[in-house]
Amino acid sequence: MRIFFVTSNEAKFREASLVLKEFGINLSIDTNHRKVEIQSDNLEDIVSNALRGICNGEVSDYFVVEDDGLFINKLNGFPGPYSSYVYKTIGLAGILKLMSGVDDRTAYFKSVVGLCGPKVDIKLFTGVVYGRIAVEPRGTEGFGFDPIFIPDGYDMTFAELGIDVKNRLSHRARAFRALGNWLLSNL
Ligand code: ITT
Repeated sequence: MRIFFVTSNEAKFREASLVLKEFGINLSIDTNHRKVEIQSDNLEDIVSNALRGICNGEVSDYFVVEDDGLFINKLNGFPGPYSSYVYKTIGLAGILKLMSGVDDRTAYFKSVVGLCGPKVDIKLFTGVVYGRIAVEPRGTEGFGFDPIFIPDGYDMTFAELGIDVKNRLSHRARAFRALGNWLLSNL
C-alpha cells in the first residue's frame, strides 16, 4: 500500500511523515497532482473537493490532502480557511497589527486531513490545538504562523518549541494520528 501526501508544503509533509512513522506507515510526497482548492469557509468541503479531483476514476494508490486554518476568536475566526493567502499578503506583522491592544488573544489551529484510494471513497480526520497569539514573533523553527502561536500549557511559540514538541500536540499531529489509527485498523 502506497500513500501519497499531495502538498506543496514540505514542512507539512515533514511533520506528517514523522507522525505516521509512529504507526510504521511510510508517507511519500506528491507534488505532481494539483490540490484544487475551492473557495469555502469550510475546511472539510475544501478537502473533500480536492480529493474528488485526485481520486476520479480508477486509482491504485492512496492519496492524502490536508487543509488548515488559524482561527482567532476576537477576529471572528479570521484568517481561518484563508490563512495561506493572509500569510502571503499581510503576514505575521499584519495579524499582530490587527491584534494590537486586544486582550483576548485566544486562537486555535484546525487541520482537516482527507484520504481517498482504491478501497476508500473519502474519509476525513480532524485535529485542533488551542492556544493564544503572541505579542511579537518568537523562534525560528516551523513555518507559517508558528512564530506567533503559543499552545495552551506552554509559554513558548511553536517556532521556539520545535518539531518534536509541536508534533506531540499540534492540529496536524492529531489529525494524522487519527488517520494512522484508522489505517492500521481498516486497511
Ligand atoms: P498545501 O499545498 O498542502 O495546500 P499550504 O501551505 O498552502 O499547503 P494550506 O492551504 O492548508 O497549506 O494553508 C494553510 C496556511 O495556514 C499555511 O500556509 C500556513 O500559513 C498556515 N498554517 C497551517 N498549518 C500551520 C502550522 O502547523 N503552523 C503554522 N502555520 C500553519
